[in-house]
Amino acid sequence: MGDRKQKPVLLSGIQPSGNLMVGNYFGAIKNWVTLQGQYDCLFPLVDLHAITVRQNPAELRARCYDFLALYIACGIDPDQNTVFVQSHVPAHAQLAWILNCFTYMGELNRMHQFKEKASRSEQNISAGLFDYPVLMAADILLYDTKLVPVGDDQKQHLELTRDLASRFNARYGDVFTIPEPFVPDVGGRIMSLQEPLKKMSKSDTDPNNYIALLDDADTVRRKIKRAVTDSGCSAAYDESRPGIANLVVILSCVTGESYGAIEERFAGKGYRRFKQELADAVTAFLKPLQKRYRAIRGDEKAMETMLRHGAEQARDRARPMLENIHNVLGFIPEI
Ligand code: AQP
Repeated sequence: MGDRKQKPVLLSGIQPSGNLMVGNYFGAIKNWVTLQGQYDCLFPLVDLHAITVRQNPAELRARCYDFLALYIACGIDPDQNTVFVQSHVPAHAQLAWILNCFTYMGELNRMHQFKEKASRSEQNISAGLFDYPVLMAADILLYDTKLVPVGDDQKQHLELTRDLASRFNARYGDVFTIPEPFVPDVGGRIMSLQEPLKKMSKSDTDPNNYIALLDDADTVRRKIKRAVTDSGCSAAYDESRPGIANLVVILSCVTGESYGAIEERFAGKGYRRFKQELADAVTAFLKPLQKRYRAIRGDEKAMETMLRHGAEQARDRARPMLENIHNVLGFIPEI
C-alpha cells in the first residue's frame, strides 16, 4: 500500500444477491483484476444495496463470504486492495442521506434499473430500491474515486453520480472528484441465455438464464445446449440474431478470439458443434477458478481477518471526506 497516494482511486462493488455469473465477471471483475496494479482500488461488497429487495438473512451472510472467496479466486489481491463490507463503514449510509437532499425525484424516476426491477414486483416496492443510485453515488464519491469499472447497465447510475458531484461542487467548492465509468468493449452487456433481449442477471428467478461462476460442467453444458438461438446455422455476431450473437460474445470473452475469427472457425459447422465447443471453453475457464474458490471458502477465519483490515482502512479513508462535507454544509464538528 506504500505508493497508494500517488495512484488514482478506483472503486467498484457488487451486491451480494443471487449467484455471481459470467456477466458480472466479464463486465466488472475481470477489469478490476487487470487494473488493480495501476490504481488504488476499493472493492466493497455492497450489502446495503442487496437489501433493497428482500433477502434471507442466513443466505445473505453466507453469500458475502462466497462472493469474497470468488473475488479472490478471480485474482483480486486483498493485500494490495481495500476489500470490505459496505455496512462496516457507516459513512456510506451517512453520505447517501446527504446526497438524497441534493437529488431530484425526477432524476430517480428516470433510472432504467429501478423501472425494470420495480416492474418485476408491482407491490411493496421499497423506497430503498428507488434510492439505490444515490447510495451508489455515496459509495463512489466518499473516496475521491476517479474510475468505476462497471457493466453497461450501470452507466446511467454513474451519470447521475457525476451530476450530483458537479451540483454539490458548484455550490460548496471542489469537494468531490468527478468519476469516469470504465465499460469493456466486449462483455459490457452479456445477455440472458433464454431471453437474449434482456441482460443476464445473477438474481434471475430462472437459473437457465445465466451461467454462474460456480456451475459445474454438466450444468454449463445443459444451459448452453438450451440457450435460445434461431433457425440459422452460422455462428456469427449479428445484432439481428441476438441469441447466437450473445453466445459469440461469451466465447470471445472466454477465449479472447475476435468475432471474425470465431465466425471463420465455425463456418459451416452448425450450432450444435459451436455450442459444444463453447461449453468446453466455459468449463475449462471456470474449473481452475472453482478450485481456487473452494480452497479460499474453506477458511472463514482468514476471510474475517481480511474484512476486518479492509473495513479499518475504508473507515479511515472515509472519515476526512465526511468531516469536510459536514463542515461545508455548516454542521458543528463532533466535540
Ligand atoms: N449481464 C451483464 N453483463 C455485463 N456486466 C454485468 N453486470 C451485471 N450484469 C451484467 C455488472 O456486474 C456488476 C454487478 O453489480 P451489482 O450486483 O451491484 O448490480 P447489477 O447490475 O444489478 O447486477 P445483476 O447481475 O443484474 O444483479 P441482480 O440480478 O442481483 O440485480 C456491475 O458492474 C454490473 O454492471
